[in-house]
Amino acid sequence: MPPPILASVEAGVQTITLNRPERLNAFNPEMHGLLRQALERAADDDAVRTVLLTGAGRGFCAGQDLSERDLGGDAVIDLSVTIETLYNPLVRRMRALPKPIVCAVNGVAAGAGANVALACDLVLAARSASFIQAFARIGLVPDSGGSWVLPRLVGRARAVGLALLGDKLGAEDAERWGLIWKAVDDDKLMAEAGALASGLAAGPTCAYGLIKRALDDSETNTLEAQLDLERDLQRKAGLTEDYREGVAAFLEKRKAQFKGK
Ligand code: T3D
Repeated sequence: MPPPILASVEAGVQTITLNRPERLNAFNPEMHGLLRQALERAADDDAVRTVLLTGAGRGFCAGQDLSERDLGGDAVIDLSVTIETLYNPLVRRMRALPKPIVCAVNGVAAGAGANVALACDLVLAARSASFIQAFARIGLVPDSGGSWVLPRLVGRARAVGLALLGDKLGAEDAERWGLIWKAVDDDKLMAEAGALASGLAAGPTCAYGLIKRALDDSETNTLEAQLDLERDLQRKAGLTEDYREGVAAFLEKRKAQFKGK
């Protein structure tokens, strides 16, 4: 069997491909484990300055592999265990990663698959791709951060509609609603996502990490607390080599050569 996650690093971009195309890249424990490993590498390895996440085949990810949830007979399963041990750590790892994550949604993103895509920083989707909060269709509630991120991205009215109805939202509507960054032509998706990831990999990595933190913390901070945080983060950013290079390049009227340090 081919590995359920493919990962490689080139020119600062770690490309991670969900690779169970026959199941629309639905999650099983092995895929969770390998994805986690790849993201730990992204966190620890200075050679990785941006992550590009995508799926193999015609889907991005169909969420939990439901064939592992055959509840024949009177079997009872405590789903909080997989949420606590697999999905929640995954989303926490992604949000806390101090490097940008670009997502190239190549096809349907359903259930936890949709919300893992939305946990990325810049989400591009092929025009033929779609997002489905499939949970209520099978009697579940949005997980992997969906109930948190949806109302913040699209507002409560649309979040309620998506979560209760479980309807398919096409990529162009997802862009129009503010759920994702951009819908792009199918045949241009990987080139455009790759160019975006490469550009970010040549950028000021520390500043990007601090920007992610500032935006995430703003969700719960007061303005007062956020102003304090901005002061502290700006202090850190101002101590980086990349800041010195950015200012020097501006003054010398040349393109900055950021090293991610
Ligand atoms: O359980 C826990 O640990 C709790 C955590 C839950 C997190 C969750 O993600 S819950 C939500 C789980 N996901 C879903 O409910 C989505 C199920 N899939 C679908 O509704 C549809 O497949 C799609 C709308 C995503 C795509 O439809 P379509 O018509 O394009 O494709 P298809 O024919 O349904 O699927 C193609 C194959 O992939 C098919 O296999 P086959 O018949 O060719 O052998 C199908 O069974 C398989 N597949 C698709 N999704 C899953 C799956 N197999 C296992 N698990 C899946 N989630």
